[in-house]
Amino acid sequence: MTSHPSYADRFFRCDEEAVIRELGPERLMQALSQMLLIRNFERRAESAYQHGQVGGFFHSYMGQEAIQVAAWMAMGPDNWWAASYRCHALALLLGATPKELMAELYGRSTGNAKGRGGSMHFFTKRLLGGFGIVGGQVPIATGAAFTLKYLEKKNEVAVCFLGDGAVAQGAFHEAVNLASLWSLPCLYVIENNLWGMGTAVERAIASERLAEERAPAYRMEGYTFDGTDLISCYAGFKKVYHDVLNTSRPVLIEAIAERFRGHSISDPGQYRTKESLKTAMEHDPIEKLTKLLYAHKITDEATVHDLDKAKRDIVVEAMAYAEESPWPSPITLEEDVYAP
Ligand SMILES: Cc1ncc(C[n+]2csc(CCOP(=O)(O)OP(=O)(O)O)c2C)c(N)n1
Repeated sequence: MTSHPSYADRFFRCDEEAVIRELGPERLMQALSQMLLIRNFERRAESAYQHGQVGGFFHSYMGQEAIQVAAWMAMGPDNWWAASYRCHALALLLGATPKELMAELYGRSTGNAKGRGGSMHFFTKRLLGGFGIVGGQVPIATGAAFTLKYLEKKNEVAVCFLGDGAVAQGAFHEAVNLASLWSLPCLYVIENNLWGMGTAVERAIASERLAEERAPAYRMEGYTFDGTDLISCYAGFKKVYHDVLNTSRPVLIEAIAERFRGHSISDPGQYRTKESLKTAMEHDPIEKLTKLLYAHKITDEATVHDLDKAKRDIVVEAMAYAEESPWPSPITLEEDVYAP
């Protein structure tokens, strides 16, 4: 629950009015538009799954939208990005179309990975992939940061999203240690959604502040963001991004936002009470942003309603496209298989 005072007192703070002025109405509406696209994509894809159209795993990003939208807005797409299996939002932000992503979920040949990867393995030109092994993306993103340094590309960084459960992985420590030792331009963003499958974070991880307590051990800076608040996340990412560009030092960030759904679609979430879920949903990042935009007279309810509907239409169209798309031919089964 992001309302819990023990979280609120650790959040990165910004001058909200100054950030609103800096972003301006157009970019604020762009942020809302992306968040609504992600929410609608997740909601419809979930219903397609429940109707038997989608197979395999499916991990929803609902509740966490402000984090990756803010990171994308603060840093722009032209960096190297890596994510866990919870990768639908990042793929949308980095240019994959709703049609190709939906077709991938449906297992069709027009899909993002020709129907071979499914929900956990989206990619784009700049997204190195969603990874099914917990923490698997951390060494990959660190390698991307190493490449940037090796090639002396000083205008790009690597951004690695991982879950709270991944910080207990050996690969996390090995990668972060080397990133610090070699001064690699990497932002490690721990998305603390309070749960690793059905295990509460405090029952799995020895630190209370996942980034701030661990960063000093690697001689890095550590920050905690309110992952339900687009404005402060944006300000935080922007500051950290410029720090990393200027110093080439890696940074650890914890962004806290409780997930709204079960770990995956097959998880009924019986380990949390209805009341605690309700409290989490009172911190809906989309509602928080819309309220702010109303208060600043940047938009109104009718406009947001229309925008939401427009996003829903895009996703419904993507579902029809997926349904009409052909299945992959079995003859192609051995294509694109890397066998050294
Ligand atoms: C190395 C490894 N161990 C265990 C699993 C099984 N597993 C899949 S997701 C998950 C929980 C990870 O939680 P977290 O890192 O907090 O990410 P979240 O799902 O909350 O985004 C586990 C244990 C796995 N995929 N890989």
